[in-house]
Amino acid sequence: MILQHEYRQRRQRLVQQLENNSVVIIPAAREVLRNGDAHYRFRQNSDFYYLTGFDEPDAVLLLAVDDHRRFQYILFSHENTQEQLIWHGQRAGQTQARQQFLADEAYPLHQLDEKLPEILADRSWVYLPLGRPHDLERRVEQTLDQLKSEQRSGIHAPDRFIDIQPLVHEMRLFKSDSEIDLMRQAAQLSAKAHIRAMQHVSRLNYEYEVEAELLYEFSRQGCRAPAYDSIVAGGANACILHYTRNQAPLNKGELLLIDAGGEYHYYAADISRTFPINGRFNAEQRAIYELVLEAQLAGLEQVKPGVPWHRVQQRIVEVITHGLIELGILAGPVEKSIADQAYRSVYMHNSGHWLGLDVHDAGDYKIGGQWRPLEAGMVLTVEPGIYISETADVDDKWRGIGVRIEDDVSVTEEGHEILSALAPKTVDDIQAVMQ
Ligand SMILES: [Mn+2]
Repeated sequence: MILQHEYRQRRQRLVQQLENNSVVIIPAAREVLRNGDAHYRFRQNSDFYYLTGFDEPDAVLLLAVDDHRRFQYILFSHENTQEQLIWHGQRAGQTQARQQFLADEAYPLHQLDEKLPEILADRSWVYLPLGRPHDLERRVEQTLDQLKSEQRSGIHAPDRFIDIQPLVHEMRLFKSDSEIDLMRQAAQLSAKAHIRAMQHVSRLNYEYEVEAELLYEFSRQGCRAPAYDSIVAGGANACILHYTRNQAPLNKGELLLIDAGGEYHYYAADISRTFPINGRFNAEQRAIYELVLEAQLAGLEQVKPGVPWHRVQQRIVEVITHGLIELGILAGPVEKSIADQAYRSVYMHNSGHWLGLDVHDAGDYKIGGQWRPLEAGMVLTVEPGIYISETADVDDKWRGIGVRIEDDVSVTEEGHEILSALAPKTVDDIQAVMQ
């Protein structure tokens, strides 16, 4: 649970980085039509949510900063009408926007066009999300037109526009204790869903039945939606990296790769586990699995403050290349094989990504062209894999084996914490859970 006090601190910290005499404008997400007049499930824009904790569509956040970097938090949002109450239930409305969400000023949405010129007049800088097409851009432009036409009466229209996203994204990269708490809960409840899948797979016949077990376990624990479409990939389907069709029959004797995580209070978990559908690894499956696990543990070992982001991937590549040469899947020697990136035929992605409000979370990976060092408060995934397709140029016995092991890791002062540690990943632990 994140208290309103923390959202207010975030707004204060953001404003400290801005120019005096400026305005921040960030729109909430809108409802998106799915088909006909039915909408997709609403999901608030992550930047907007990060600064407000406000989860209604169409709202607009404004921070009006004066010459002394004092600011007013102004929130435009839906008002509570009788019609609204009957069809959709209670909205926060303007009273709650002030009392619960700590807005200094709150107005109904229909007053935006009227108020925007007042708020923008005589400001120098406007910070808003650029490169993300939104109705609001047009309204800001119209407001500027209007202000310029009033220049003769002494009004100055802002003339410097800056993308607000990099500033917010850099803040989002560093998680507070309360954010880590939510992410730990998201990872734990998602780990339980993976355990459930392992325990129920023996009586299931199709990938989508396994997906149903995951969704059941997410929902049952108060996690209303997955953080992304679940991947439930039997056998060679695991070699399709973004496989979400999840409709194939499950074949005993094959592996099942699940990449699934819940979204809990807006925070994502992202966990991958791979296990044998019949509960026992055969020799080839086990050899590949143990190699991916060794690579993942080697990658995890690197996660601590001061280690450059790319070092995790380098360690994974070293372990995978070494192991694949030992198994006779790649040709040696190791150094040449790494230099030639031979591993890319079976390990074609990176070690992971930032994790937070978005599953592929905000934040730069490089600063000034250099891979940035890990710092306490960052949360990332470590997710090596090996994917040997059915047409791969290797001994037949390896074909159709796809394995990924992915954990969610927070960087701590001392090293790291594996938030998703509850999900079993050694061969023995997996086989024990599946018995
Ligand atoms: Mn991931």
